[in-house]
Amino acid sequence: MTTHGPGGARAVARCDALGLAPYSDAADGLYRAYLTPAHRAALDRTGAWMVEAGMTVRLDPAANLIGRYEGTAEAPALLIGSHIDSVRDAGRYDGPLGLMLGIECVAALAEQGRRMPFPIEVIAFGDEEGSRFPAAMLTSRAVAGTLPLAALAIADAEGVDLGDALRMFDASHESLCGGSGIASQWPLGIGNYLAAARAPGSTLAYLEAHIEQGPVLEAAGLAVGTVTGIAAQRRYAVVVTGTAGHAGTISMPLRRDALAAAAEMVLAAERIARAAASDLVATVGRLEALPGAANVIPGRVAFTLDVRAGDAPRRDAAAAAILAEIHAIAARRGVVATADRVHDLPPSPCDPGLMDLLDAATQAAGQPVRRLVSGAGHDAMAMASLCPTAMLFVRCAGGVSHNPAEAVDPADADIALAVMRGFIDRLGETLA
Ligand code: HGY
Ligand code: MN
Ligand code: MN
Repeated sequence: MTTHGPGGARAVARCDALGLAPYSDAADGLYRAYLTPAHRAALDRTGAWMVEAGMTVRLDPAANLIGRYEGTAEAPALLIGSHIDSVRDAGRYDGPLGLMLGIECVAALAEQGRRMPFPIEVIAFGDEEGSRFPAAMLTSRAVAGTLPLAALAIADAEGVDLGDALRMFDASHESLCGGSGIASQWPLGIGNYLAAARAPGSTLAYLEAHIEQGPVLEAAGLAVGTVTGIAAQRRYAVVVTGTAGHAGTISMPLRRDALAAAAEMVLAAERIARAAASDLVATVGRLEALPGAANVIPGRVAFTLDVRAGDAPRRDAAAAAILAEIHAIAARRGVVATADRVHDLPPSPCDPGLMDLLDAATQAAGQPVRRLVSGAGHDAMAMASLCPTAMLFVRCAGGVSHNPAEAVDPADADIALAVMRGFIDRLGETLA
């Protein structure tokens, strides 16, 4: 039987506390993007919770916040993490719940005066969602050592490049916190960014708890599940260029309407993914038409295309079919379409031995064992290049996520905490 303590409820309450200004960049609702004032404020608050739990705290060169709890020996660390950034109009638990549960794991050990035979580090990754820059998982890829230097040559929609964003974030330490918050030990900038990489062999394992963001656990009446792996994902930035013109004077056959072409492209992506009748999914989640006026034929449209599947060959074949269709539609309509690949991650299996440890800890917490696959992406995908990874899913109401209605039962968070603590104990036993 599980005994419920205050840890799960506190983790949920802390996610809730980060759901509003100053921890959101939006006036109403939650939007916390990488290297913004809200990111800075959330890191300072989370850093204070880490210190309270008994950790020493630092920022790495990619602006990841890391709390460290020493072990009984100098040994590769167990990393427990998730992301602090969010999508636009986000829920409060996608990302922060895994962080807050990691902090609770350490707080429980510290309260008992216990140390493991390995250090534990809790890491708040800064850019999992790719909400600001045309890339995703920048900071976990930097830690895993898989981020190429060329990937840093990016700018946000306002034209602020990553280097300037890092410098402004660094400067905001003084302006927003008066120096009282967590400062980086290095000047943040492109030059230092890749120094966030950890040496191969330096990390024992990576554990991430995350809301399921889907309906499987709820339908099965289960609080938690062991993730077996994460689907392959790829994103494109598509630009369609036609000719802007007067909406009243240019007859229909003479138009090169970028938005009408893009609309056909969106439907083609949906049709191709539906025809697969599998776990293959394709999404156009953002579309912007310019110049954006009721009386002007759109001359330029930019949209995102996100394609995922359990394995890379099927994802790649679907992406190629969608791109071919995009170009065919463009040619037929006399517009030009370009598609830049901005994100590409292979499927990421979780470590079988660590899955067994999670299953055993789940059983010991009095919960039925369930394994499930993740269609959503996670920093664990990037971390799998560095070390063995494990993920624990936590039931969320209605499977709803990327939506302000996201909800987690504190009792489920407490079960997740018990499982994570059991996992840490068992990991210690395997090293004894
Ligand atoms: O897009 C994803 O799968 C994740 O939520 N970032
Ligand atoms: Mn997430
Ligand atoms: Mn997300």
